[in-house]
Amino acid sequence: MRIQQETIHDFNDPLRRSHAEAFAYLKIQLEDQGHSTDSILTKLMNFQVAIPSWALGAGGTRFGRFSTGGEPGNLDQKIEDVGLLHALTRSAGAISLHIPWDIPEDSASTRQLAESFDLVFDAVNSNTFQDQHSQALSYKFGSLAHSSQPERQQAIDHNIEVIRYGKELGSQSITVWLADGSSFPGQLNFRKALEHTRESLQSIYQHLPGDWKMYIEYKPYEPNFYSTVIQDWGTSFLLANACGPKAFTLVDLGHHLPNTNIEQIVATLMWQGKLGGFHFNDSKYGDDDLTVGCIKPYQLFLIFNELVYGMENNRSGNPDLAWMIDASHNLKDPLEDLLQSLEAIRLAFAQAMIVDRKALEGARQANDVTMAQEILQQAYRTDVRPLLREARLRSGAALDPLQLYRKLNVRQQLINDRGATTVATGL
Ligand code: PSV
Ligand code: MN
Repeated sequence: MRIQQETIHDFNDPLRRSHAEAFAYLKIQLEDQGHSTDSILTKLMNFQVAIPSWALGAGGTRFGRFSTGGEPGNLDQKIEDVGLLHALTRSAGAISLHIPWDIPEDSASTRQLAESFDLVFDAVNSNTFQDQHSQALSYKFGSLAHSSQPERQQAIDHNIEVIRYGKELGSQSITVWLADGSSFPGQLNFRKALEHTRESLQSIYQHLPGDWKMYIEYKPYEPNFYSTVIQDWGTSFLLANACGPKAFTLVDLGHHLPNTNIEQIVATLMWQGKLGGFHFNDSKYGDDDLTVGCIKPYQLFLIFNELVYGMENNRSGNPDLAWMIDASHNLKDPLEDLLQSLEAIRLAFAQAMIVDRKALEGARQANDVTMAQEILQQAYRTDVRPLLREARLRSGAALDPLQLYRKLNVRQQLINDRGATTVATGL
């Protein structure tokens, strides 16, 4: 299914007048505070977030899945789904693939299909947390950190293969997440496991094309419950440094123990020029993979506050960041869920751009704690939705993507085309 430009235009028409009024009001407010709405809008229009191929079906639980119907049954259909999101929002211009869930049969035609939706391929992800039918050795006791060399080599070879697929598709980065760890005290020699991981990552790094990046994701627990080899940002940072200048830490918002100060991690990594990118999601307890911003929108804003500061004060030469969603669950229509996540990410970004940074630094210098908090909350409590709508209008997207999605009955059309029981690959 493809959404035509005319459909979007016709949908927007009756909404234009009230949007114009709301936007004009916000524009005056922001310009009085010294912001250039045009420059904020340009940044918003350029801001693209990659959609993970594994979030297009119902998932996110190990206790059974309830299909939403019309789930994409193959890679082409996944690309079509991301194409729908991009047509509605013009802000989801990339797809992130997981190998071997998404092996392209014919890379040239897969690439062409993506191009026809104006999509590029973001990071490719390797998978050594599951055994595949065809593989010789098992990852039950680890992959890149495995105590025995042949298993490690198999996992290294898999990552090299993922890079090859990525090259064919025009991707320029690989994300490595390891489930390696232990569930029982005594099971693992921590130090050897780390040493093996470092060596394995270094071997993969040697196969990284010159213009590629490697992102190393961390996670404190799950599927292992006693120790995880790459458990936190510090371990990832250490490994990225051991690999070289093209290796970076990737922050998945769900991969922290409760109440971790993620914004501080972001500031530290950017200061070191080693922040690679994000997997956005939200959580209450653990790696819940819930819709971005549904539980802790203020935390998301505080993270973006550090990101915007880091991007504006980039003395360490931190490269452009990879923005990706990594959320999926069992209850909502996955496409509606992703529309909500996209909106939450952009809201936080827009709010962070309107923080009065000069005044904030002044308050900090003066140790005016009250005012520092006021300045942040002034931005956070501003309704910036008209900015997001204006950015969409200017880039040819729907003023209200979710409303148009429902109006077009997209899910029903997908069910009609693909059937009610298709199940997309993923967890
Ligand atoms: C692991 O929990 C993770 O966050 C990694 O990014 C994986 O690639 C993804 O989820 C798999 O669902
Ligand atoms: Mn992730």
